[in-house]
Amino acid sequence: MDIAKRSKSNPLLSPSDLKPGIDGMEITCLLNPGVFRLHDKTWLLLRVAERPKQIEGKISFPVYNESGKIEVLSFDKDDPQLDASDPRVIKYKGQNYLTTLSYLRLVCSDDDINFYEDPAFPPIFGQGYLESFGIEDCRVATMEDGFYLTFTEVSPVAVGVGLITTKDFQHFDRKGMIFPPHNKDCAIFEEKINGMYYALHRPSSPELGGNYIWLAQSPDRIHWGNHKCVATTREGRWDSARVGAGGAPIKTAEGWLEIYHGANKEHRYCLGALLLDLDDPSKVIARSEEPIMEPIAGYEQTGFFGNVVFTNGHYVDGDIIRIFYGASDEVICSAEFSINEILHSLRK
Ligand code: MAN
Repeated sequence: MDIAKRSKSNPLLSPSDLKPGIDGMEITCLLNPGVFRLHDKTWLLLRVAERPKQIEGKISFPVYNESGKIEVLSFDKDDPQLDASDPRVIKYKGQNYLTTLSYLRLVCSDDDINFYEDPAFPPIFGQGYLESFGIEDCRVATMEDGFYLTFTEVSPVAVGVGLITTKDFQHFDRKGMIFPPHNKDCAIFEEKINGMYYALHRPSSPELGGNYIWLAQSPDRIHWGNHKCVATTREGRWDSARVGAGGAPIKTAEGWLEIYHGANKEHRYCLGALLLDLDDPSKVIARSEEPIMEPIAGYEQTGFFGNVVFTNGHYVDGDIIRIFYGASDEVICSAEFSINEILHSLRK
């Protein structure tokens, strides 16, 4: 059952609301923001996906070349070597490329509805070979000693998880890839448990296993080990093809509550909840049978890639979780959940 209370102002942000960040490009999509509170404002670390204006019969997209400069690659749409059946990814002569280049960009708001940019806060662009196809879907863990940003690094050789730390979102410390390929959807727990740090992550093991949510442990948030699988896909259900963590797990009296995404074979993305043991988060106490949110609004069903609700950021205010989410891989929206209502749905 869909128990999300969508904002009446949805969508909050669309591609035309911002100016492109890369010379000569257009903004194609705004997606899946990381979320944090700072200076009494709500901040979204948007994933902005850009490409050049498309010309008839061609597919053109930017990448970073070896010297870190933007270069546009272009393929003929009718080239028999090209597979362009997915609007997000294309395959040419056995190599996969993304159809857009993503980077991260900050906007803030005093009312959670109207978001604006502050020029003092620079965007975060991909840097180096492992980010040459861009960086995506950043989770922001708000921790005692600063903000921990985990995001997808995409390049010709890998999809993996990168880490950046910052105290002020003006100076950044790039720590490199912390979860090697194929991995994404990494959400760090915002406090230690029995002296150790924990994170959810999503390795893919296509030959044996699948796209499952795993838990890892770390003494320092750089080096991760003691990996355990906490949630697999479920055949024939709404989360049959892939599952992945959303934003940072939320501490409740009953356990760590994680809102996760699940997609089926038709690439329909819904949200569900996982409840993990407070003391040992590798123990799953409960999991949603049915989604707590499904793509049912028009802007969630139609867009760059339709039938998608995808969240990787929220903040908590008492019983309320306010999530920000990407709808149809094109626009940014928000919705509220009651923690009690989610916990109640897990008891059934
Ligand atoms: C993947 C990621 C997300 C995206 C969904 C739906 O999980 O690339 O960024 O929102 O697919 O396309």
